[in-house]
Amino acid sequence: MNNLFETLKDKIRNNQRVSDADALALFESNDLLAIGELAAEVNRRKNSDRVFFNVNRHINYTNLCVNQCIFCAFSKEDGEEGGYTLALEDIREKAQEAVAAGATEIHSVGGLHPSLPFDFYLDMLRTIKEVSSKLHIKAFTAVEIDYFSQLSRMSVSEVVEALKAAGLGSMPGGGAEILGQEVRDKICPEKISGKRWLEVIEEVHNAGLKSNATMLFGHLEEYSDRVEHLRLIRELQDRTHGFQSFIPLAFQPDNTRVPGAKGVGGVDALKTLAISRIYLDNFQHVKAYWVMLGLKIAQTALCFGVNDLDGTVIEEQIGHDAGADSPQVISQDRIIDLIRKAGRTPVERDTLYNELKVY
Ligand code: V47
Ligand code: SF4
Repeated sequence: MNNLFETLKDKIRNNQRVSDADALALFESNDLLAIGELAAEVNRRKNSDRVFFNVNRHINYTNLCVNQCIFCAFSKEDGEEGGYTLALEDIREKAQEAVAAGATEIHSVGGLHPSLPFDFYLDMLRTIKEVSSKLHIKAFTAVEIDYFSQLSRMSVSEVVEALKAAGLGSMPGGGAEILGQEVRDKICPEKISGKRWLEVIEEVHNAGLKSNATMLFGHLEEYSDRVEHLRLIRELQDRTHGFQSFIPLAFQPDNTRVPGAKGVGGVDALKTLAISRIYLDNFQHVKAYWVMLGLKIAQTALCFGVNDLDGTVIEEQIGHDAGADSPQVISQDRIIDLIRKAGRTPVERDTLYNELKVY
C-alpha cells in the first residue's frame, strides 16, 4: 500500500477532508481496488449496509430545445423530425400510470422550449398533483429555472415560489455537466455558465428546496476539470446543505457531436463514483444511475462507495437517445434483487430519503 492510500486512510479515520491534490492523485492512480476500498469505508461509516432506491417515473415533457449542447442526443430544433411536446393530457396519463405502478415520485425535465409560456410549467405541476397530491414532483434543472426566470421576467426566487405553490417538491441535479467554463465553452456554449448554475442552485436551496447535483464525465474534460467540479459542488454544499445526492453521469456517445467520443469504460465509471464518495464528505448519498452505467456496473458500484440506485425510472429518453444499452425500465423486484445479491440491505425511500420500507 503506497503513501497516498495510507495518508487517505488516516484522513478518513480522523474525519479530515480529502484535498483537491488527493482527489487528482486518486484519478491518476490505477489502483482501482484500493480506491474502491477507501470509498466503501467512507460509505460504511455514513450509511452502513443500506442501499436506497425509489419507485419513480420520468416524464420528459418536451425535447425541443433552443440550446444545442454537443453531448445531447435528446434535443431537437423546432420543426425538426422527431420533435415533440407533451400535452397536459399526456402528462396526466403518464402520472396516472406512475401511480398505478406504485410510484411516489415524478422526475420531470425537458429541453428549453422555444415558445411555451411559463404558465405551461405551472399547469403541468398542477396536473400531476391533481392525479395524486401524494406524488412528489422532482422537476426542472437550474438551466430550466434560469430560462423560466427570463421567460416570465421574474427573479429566480419568485419563479421558485410560483413553482412550489403549483406543486414542485424538489429538483434533480442536471445541467451541471462540468462546471469549469473552458469545458462548457466546448460542449455546451449556449447553456448557462457554471457560475450561474451554482448561483441558481444556491437560491433554490435558500428558498427551502432540496436538489441533487450531477457531473457529466467521459467527454472532453480532464481529470483536473472533474476535481474542480467536485470542489465547487462541495463548497456550495458547505454553504447551503441543500444537496441530497451526487450523481456522476457516464457520457453516452451515440448520436452526439462530441469529437472522438468513445464512451466511458467500467474502470473509469467505478473510479469516478468512488472518488466522488471519498471527496464529497458533506454529501450523505452517492447515486449510481443505472440508465447511463448499465445494470452490471451500477450493481458493482455498490462495492465502490455507492448507496443509492435511483429507481424504476420508466421510459427514460435522454440516455437512450444517446445509445444507452440499459433497459427502459426496471421493476422494483429487480432492483431489490441487485441490491441483495451485492450483500446489502435494500431500502425503498421517498424523494427526500424518508425510509418507506426495508427489505
Ligand atoms: O443534464 C445529456 C445528461 C442530464 C447525455 O437528480 C447525458 O436524481 C449522458 O440529470 N450521456 C439529465 N448524460 C439527467 C439527470 C438525472 C438523471 C437521473 C437522476 C437525476 C437526479 C438526474 O443528462 C443532463 C445531462 O447532464 N446528459 N446527454 C449523454 N449523451
Ligand atoms: Fe437542451 Fe438540455 Fe440537451 Fe442541452 S442538454 S441541448 S439544454 S435538452
